Amino acid sequence: MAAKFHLISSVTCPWVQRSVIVMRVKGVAFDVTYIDLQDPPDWFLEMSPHGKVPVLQVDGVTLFESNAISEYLDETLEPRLHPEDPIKRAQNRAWTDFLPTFAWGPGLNDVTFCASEDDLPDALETARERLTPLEETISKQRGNNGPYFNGDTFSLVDASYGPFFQRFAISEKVLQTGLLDEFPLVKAWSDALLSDDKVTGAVPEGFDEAFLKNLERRGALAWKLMSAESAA
Ligand SMILES: N[C@@H](CCC(=O)N[C@@H](CS)C(=O)NCC(=O)O)C(=O)O
Repeated sequence: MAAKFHLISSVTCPWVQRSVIVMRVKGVAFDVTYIDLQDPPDWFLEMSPHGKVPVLQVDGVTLFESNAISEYLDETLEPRLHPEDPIKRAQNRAWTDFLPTFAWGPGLNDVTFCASEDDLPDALETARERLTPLEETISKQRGNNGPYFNGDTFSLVDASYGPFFQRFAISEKVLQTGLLDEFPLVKAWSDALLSDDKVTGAVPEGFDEAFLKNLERRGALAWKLMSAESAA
């Protein structure tokens, strides 16, 4: 009998989206409970060791940490998203391990959520430090022509980075830093992920509005620019 999956989620969370992408690609049916991370319920705090989403319950057993969840799903359900070759698989795992550094190390999210024009140059400089090794890696392994990280096969690396590129793209519409233009292979990869329903279709209804609220709550420059644009 197929396992029963129950995802504990928050609408705008990129780490949750990573789990949803993997479940969708694998054709898994799952229930979702959305919680308010500003006021998390007690039952969630009892379930999640660090109070973070995603949590995935599998037949009532609690899994947490989006990378562990992805790996579990990939080990148990077809199609396999990790490469078959052990060296390539280790390299892919290294890049999924790099994701927290890429995102918040500080990293790309510090541009996405940057609070002011003054903070932007430093945020961009750090983001460049994260993007440079990614560009080099894609370049080295680009005997392939994309569109995905490994070539023509969607992988756990794609499921991991896509949500962060998606959020950056929303802020970038108004920030207009041109950051990804400096990294053409990463840009092509990001463009491919953002035109792929496997990635962009993995957010719930109301995502756009909730993400703008998130930008507002964090006092993001992108939100200030959007507000100024709509007031003009
Ligand atoms: N390393 C965690 C990160 C998850 C995470 O940071 N989730 C955020 C929402 S996007 C969260 O639950 N934050 C609540 C908190 O930190 O209290 C993972 O990969 O699952």
